[in-house]
Amino acid sequence: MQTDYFKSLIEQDSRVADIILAEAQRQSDGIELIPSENYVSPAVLGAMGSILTNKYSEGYPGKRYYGGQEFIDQVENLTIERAKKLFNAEHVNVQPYSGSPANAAIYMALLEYKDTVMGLKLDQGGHITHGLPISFSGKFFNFVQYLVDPVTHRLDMDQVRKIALETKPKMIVAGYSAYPRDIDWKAFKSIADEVGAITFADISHIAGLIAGGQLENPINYGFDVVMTTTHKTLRGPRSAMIMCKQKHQKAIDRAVFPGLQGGPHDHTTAAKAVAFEEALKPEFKVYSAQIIKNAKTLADELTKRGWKLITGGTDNHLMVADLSVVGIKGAEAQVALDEAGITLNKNTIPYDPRGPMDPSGIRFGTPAITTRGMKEGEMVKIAEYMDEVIKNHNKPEVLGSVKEKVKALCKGFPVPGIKV
Ligand code: DSN
Repeated sequence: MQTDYFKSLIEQDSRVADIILAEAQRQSDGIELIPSENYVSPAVLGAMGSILTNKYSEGYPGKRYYGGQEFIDQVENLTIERAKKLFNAEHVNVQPYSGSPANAAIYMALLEYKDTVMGLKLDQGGHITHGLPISFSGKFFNFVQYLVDPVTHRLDMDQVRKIALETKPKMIVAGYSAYPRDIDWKAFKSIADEVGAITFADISHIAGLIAGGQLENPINYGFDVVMTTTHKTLRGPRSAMIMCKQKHQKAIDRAVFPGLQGGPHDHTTAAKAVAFEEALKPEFKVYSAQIIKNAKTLADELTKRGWKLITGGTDNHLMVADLSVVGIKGAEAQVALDEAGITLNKNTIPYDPRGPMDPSGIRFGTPAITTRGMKEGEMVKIAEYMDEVIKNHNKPEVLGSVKEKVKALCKGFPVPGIKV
């Protein structure tokens, strides 16, 4: 916000500048619990807001279609090198614009139209691109959806194996958007090997926890292809990358460009390089360990207050709460919490009798508040505030008083990159 670029924006276009400043104030004053959001460092912002956005660079380092690539090649190679080191990857494509296009590229590279693929159903924690019938994934491929156990709400690897043996998928997708427990990569790989399927891990949510050494890395279990978005727990710019075994390099690269995308966003590539270097530092391990400690504390504190968390808690950065037990719907809860300065999202719970626009639950997590420096003590307060809001969701005076407490708490924990 303090850069010359931003000063120019204020001078030239105050309407846009004012909106950005208002959003900065909102980010500063509120508790951000959307588990896929985070705050990037000023250095990442610097790269994102740089003149690299001026360049076109279709192709790959050393093999571009336009001239003037000597610096762009350097930045892309550096990003690849850092990503390889961070995740122990054989090959990395850092050009995908974001998670959905990256997943589209993976399917395009490794599958044929209407091939059978296994993915976790959306309302159970999967992602739109893991086979939702109205997404390209469900339209162009024959997705068979596996489910979590109806009682424990945990993945049931016997059921995954049974479906795999019955349907003989060409690919099995593991890695989720709303699953609070560890994933058994080894079991997935062994089931896939048994039926001759390609293994694909979508680690978008947990990449920062893997990079920080807190969760297991599917690459170390021999997964063929691993995609991650680079924001979320990994705390880089809004983007994605694909990591794969050397044998898939050609297919993956050709699917990203020219298969699906045009010129890569070089300013974003540079910002990924900056974020990966941050993630290679020892401090990142501390941050990622704290995300999990915070999530476990928040889960315990809410459980003590009578909340029902799906699977009873968390092993990672996120939780899903079933609010039907307290008689409030997910959408109402999201609105009430928003009014109290706490942001999260309404979410389906496994086997939800309600629809995705008005589901029975909420999803929340700790990456962003951990980046602000909040620890276990603050989690106790946040649980208290959330509980107060949910139990008084139709009392504006309570929501107003929690908002004041939230603001006071946030004052002690500045957001990186924001000086309001
Ligand atoms: N929208 C992301 C999330 O919130 O999990 C997934 O794409």
